[in-house]
Amino acid sequence: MKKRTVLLIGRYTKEECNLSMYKQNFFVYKIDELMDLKKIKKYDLEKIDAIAFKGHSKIDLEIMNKFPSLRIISNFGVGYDTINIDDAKKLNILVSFTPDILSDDVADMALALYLGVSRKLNNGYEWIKSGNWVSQGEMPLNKNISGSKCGILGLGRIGFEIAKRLEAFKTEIHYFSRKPKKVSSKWIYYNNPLELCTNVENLFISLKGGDSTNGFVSADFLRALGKDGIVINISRGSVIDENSLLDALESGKIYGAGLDVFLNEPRINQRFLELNNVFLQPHQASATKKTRKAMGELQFRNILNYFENGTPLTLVPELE
Ligand code: 8YV
Repeated sequence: MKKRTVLLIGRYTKEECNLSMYKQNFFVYKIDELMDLKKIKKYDLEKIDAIAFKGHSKIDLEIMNKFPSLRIISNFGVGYDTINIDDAKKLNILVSFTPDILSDDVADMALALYLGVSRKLNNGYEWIKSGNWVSQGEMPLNKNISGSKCGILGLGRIGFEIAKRLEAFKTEIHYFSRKPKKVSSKWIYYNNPLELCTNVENLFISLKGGDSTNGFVSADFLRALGKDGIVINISRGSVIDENSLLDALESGKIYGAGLDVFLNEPRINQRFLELNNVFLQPHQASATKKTRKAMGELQFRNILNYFENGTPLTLVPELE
């Protein structure tokens, strides 16, 4: 095999990227973020055959055109909403991703957020730390979740794992997806997401990001959940109309939100920081050592397999 050239983009931990494995197989360039592309000479950019990408900045035609030899973009993550697949198609560039291996961790995080916001775990810790427990006694009562009705928006790999976990909490499962899925007959299907929100108390969002779902969860959905409603989001900040969510949280129109993802990460809307009915995490649902290592290995193997056998192991579905 001709030795190919790979550009690694992103801030990888040692678990996520085995640099020596890349170097054994490829000529390697490495930058921390897309903005640093300007540090690489045009002559060198033209040699790059593959990009291993970790990040959430846009990769569109303008960027892809800088790499005349580029054949594959191997994404670190299941979400690839910032990579323009139509543009990649135009230039015959393949795009691969890392599905399945992170579903358990992301679903675990969804449940952690759910418990965190419903049982006010942040507030409980603060109650101890501030001395309120001593001076005021018990903290205010909070919301029970066992036996409640939950809606899952998007029953893909991760949505399915969330639903399975919710069953252990004696939950009645309702879900929205484009088509009914072959799942437990007890799970109730909706083809109308607003109707789903009208019939459940808590909403888990596991939709794909991107143009087709931008602002999908609107003020109407939040109103339909009502004042005891909880919103959990582990997908992308863009899928919620974030200002409407903040309004609903500030005015108590819903009970709370558990969020791992936001618009404009990591510089999130400061209004979130004033709330005491949220449980927030810095986009770390897949961030366990084991899972990130597996994601990094699959990202690498996608590139290797493409050059050895003509196809990556996990191509994005639009390009299959
Ligand atoms: C990212 C994610 O990979 O898989 C996804 O879609 O959002 C995460 O697991 C992670 O944030 C690194 O960019």
